[in-house]
Order: sequence, then structure tokens, then C-alpha cells
Amino acid sequence: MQDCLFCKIISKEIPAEIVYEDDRTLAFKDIRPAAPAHILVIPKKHIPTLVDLQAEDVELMGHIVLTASRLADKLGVSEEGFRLVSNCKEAGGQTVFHIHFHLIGGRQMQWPPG
Ligand code: DGP
Repeated sequence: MQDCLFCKIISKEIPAEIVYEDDRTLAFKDIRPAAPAHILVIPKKHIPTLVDLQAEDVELMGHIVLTASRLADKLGVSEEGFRLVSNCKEAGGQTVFHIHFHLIGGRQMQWPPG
């Protein structure tokens, strides 16, 4: 998608600190980290929001969650725990309209989030 920031990171038009990549997924450091570990895990397929998911995306979403879990291990936060969260649309706090999962760890999380 031409005007999508994360599609431009996928195509390497915009630089990012990539920590993992495969044929379906990219993971890179968030530019505004909310914790010592803050990685964005995204599908390479452009899907704007969680509401736009289709039945055909089920396997892809499972792959992303498993990728996040493995990355948490690699980042050294899987033993103490971490948060995996996806914001949906404006009221959910979404600012980039290409589905992404925030993998956040390295500090104690609070609940409920703001
Ligand atoms: P959200 O608000 O849930 O849509 O999260 C979007 C995240 O994307 C936010 O935490 C900041 C991050 N972000 C925005 N622009 C860039 C960028 O150009 N590079 C990187 N690495 N992260 C970005």
C-alpha cells in the first residue's frame, strides 16, 4: 500500500531497527519505546485494522503471535512476562493503520491501561 508507513518499512523505503523477518512477518523496534523492550510485530500483508481481518488471515495471525512469543524469549522477557497488545481504530489508540502487535516488556505493567 503506497501511503502506508509500515508498508514502507517492509519495503525498506523507510529505515527501522529490524529484529526479525520472514516471508510473512516483520518485527522492528518501536520508535517511541514504552518500556525497555518494545517491538512491533506486523504482517507483511497490508491489513488496516483488526476489524478488516478475514477468515483467510487466521493462520497469519497465529504465526504473528507465535513469532512474538519467540521474540519475547529472544529479548529475555519471557520468564518474567510481557504484554502483547494491538490497538484498534481511534478509540483503541491506533495511530498507524496497518495491523501491528506491540510486544512490550522489561518493566512491571499496570492494568487497566490508560
Ligand atoms: P499505535 O498507536 O498502536 O498505532 O502504534 C503505532 C506505533 O508505531 C507507535 O508506538 C509508534 C510507532 N511508530 C510510528 N512511526 C514509526 C516509525 O517511523 N518507525 C518505527 N520504528 N516506529 C514507528
